[in-house]
Amino acid sequence: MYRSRLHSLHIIIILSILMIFIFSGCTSEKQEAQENKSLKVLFVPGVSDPFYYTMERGIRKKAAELEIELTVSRYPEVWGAEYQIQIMEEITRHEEFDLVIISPVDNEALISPLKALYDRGIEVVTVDTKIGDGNYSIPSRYSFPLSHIGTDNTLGGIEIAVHMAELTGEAGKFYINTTTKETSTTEERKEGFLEGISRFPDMEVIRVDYNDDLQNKALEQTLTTLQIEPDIKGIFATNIFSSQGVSQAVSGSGLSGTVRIAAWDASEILITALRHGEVDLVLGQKPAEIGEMAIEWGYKYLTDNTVVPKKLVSGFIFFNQSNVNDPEMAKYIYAK
Ligand code: T6T
Repeated sequence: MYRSRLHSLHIIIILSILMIFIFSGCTSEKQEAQENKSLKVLFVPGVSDPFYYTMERGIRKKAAELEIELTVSRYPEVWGAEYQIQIMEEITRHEEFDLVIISPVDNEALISPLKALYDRGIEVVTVDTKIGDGNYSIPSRYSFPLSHIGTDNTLGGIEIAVHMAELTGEAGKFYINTTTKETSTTEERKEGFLEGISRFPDMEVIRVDYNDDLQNKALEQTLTTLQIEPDIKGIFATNIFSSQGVSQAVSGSGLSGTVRIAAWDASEILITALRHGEVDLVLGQKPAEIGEMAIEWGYKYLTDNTVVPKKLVSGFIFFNQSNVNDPEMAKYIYAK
């Protein structure tokens, strides 16, 4: 009797050990499967322009290094929330992603479509432009993104005002040509410029135009402004299409060198214009670096639960007449 009880006890013990072994085997297999499953990331750019092409390069490079499965959405042809939301929803309707990297072109309109993705378990990182006021560290209806990564646009605007002061003897009337009121980046650039100009008592911004990120509109608006205000000393254009439109208008009117232009964004066209003296200053952002950072931090969070800073700032540099042909500066010119 005792022997047979001892025998069944042995069987129970052996079975339990086997169960533990089999179970732990399953768990580690499952963990391994999860680790081996490549992360799926979607990049949704703001619009078809060299700034975002360069950002895409950075994203592709880092994603390849980290063996991430990357999808780059169709580029919106026009700057506007409706186009971007439609493109994003088309892709995410039937496909799951671990992370969406996006430049929301409208700080309000993109909040709920992105929140819907977040509620489905998709993490969000905003690059370049933000949602809400971009402060994701205080709980709010738009604080769900993991992080915002981009340029310090206010600082850039302030520094441009100081350069403009140097170019124009710290006096005169100035004009700003920019994109839309809902675009966080260009609004911050404009505000920074206004703040910078306010430090110089004899400098005054007399007009601001919104061009909807359309080069032709920027061109037309600048021509009109030059007619109404013929004594304008300088123009600050807040991004690629604004700057290219402004530069066309000023050079087409034979006013290059008389009306100074500070251009934001180092597209090849603007760098060529600087070489030809049609533009006086170009601020170059670091879009590839922004893209690389977005992938890297997203990866760290998703694979290792690393705490991601809610705000990450990338730098900027200035091209001017004296450094534009320096070979060291070539790497800051945006891709085509
Ligand atoms: O200036 C960049 C970007 O930073 C901005 O948010 C929108 O315009 C650009 O893409 C340049 O055209």
